Amino acid sequence: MDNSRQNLHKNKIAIVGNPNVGKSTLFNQITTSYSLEANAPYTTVSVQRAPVVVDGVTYEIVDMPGIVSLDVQSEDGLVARNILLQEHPEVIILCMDTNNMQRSLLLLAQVIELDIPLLICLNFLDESRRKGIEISCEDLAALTGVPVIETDAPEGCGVKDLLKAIPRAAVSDTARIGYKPFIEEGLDALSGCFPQDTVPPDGVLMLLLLKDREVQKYVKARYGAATLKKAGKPLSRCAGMPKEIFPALCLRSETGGPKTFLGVF
Ligand SMILES: Nc1nc2c(ncn2[C@@H]2O[C@H](COP(=O)(O)OP(=O)(O)O)[C@@H](O)[C@H]2O)c(=O)[nH]1
Ligand SMILES: [Mg+2]
Repeated sequence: MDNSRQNLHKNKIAIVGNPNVGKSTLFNQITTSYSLEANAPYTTVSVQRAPVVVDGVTYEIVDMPGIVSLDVQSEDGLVARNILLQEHPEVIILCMDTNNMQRSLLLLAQVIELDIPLLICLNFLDESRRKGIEISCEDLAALTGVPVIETDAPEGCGVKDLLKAIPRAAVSDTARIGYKPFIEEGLDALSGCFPQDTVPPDGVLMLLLLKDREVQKYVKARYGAATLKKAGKPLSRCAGMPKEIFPALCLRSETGGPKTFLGVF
């Protein structure tokens, strides 16, 4: 399903990640080296935006508030999610703290389901390496099918490589989440409620299944009240679904057991 790409906001890059993973540090590194002098970064509540030029192309880069899960509870998280849903960035840079891969991978699994071209940035490797945590860039790239770049944000290491990789950002087709059958059925039924060429990505359908109010509002605004009402029927069939249906996705260190496994609830 590739329809969401039609609505992507060209040349907008969103830096996404859990809180305190180095997003703002990365943003500052990028904007310091590649900024358009005429336009200083402009800030709203918790979002910084700045125009940057990479290889002659001007992008708007957006430093997002931290988000723990797409199934957000916090106000900040909601701001971040609304930017993803409503502004449809052309590329997401997912910044991951390699000290806390389980948390980062949970968000990765969800972000993949938004069908927005993605680049993964492995940050905090200086610390995680000291702790003996080994993470294989190649394995993660093979698992997801998206470019994985190592960075040390405070030192600015890897930032150039990250920007060079922007044209290779990709929608992951290889790391799809396999939900339990009743959820897959719910997603199928929901997707049938939308016009064929504008079915929202699974990540949005999943939030609809969870009866997320903000996503219901988004669907109403974008697709109309009739579509939201139609989508209400499959919703009621999945009534009572636990909130914990989002997948657990873990990457183990090279030394302990299997290198990677996708544990889906
Ligand atoms: N050691 C280390 N510290 C980092 C790295 N990236 C960011 N930090 C530090 O982590 C803290 C949080 O970074 P920040 O960019 O504010 O995170 P954000 O919440 O994701 O925007 C700051 O003190 C950064 O200097 C990294 O790769 N290694
Ligand atoms: Mg920040």
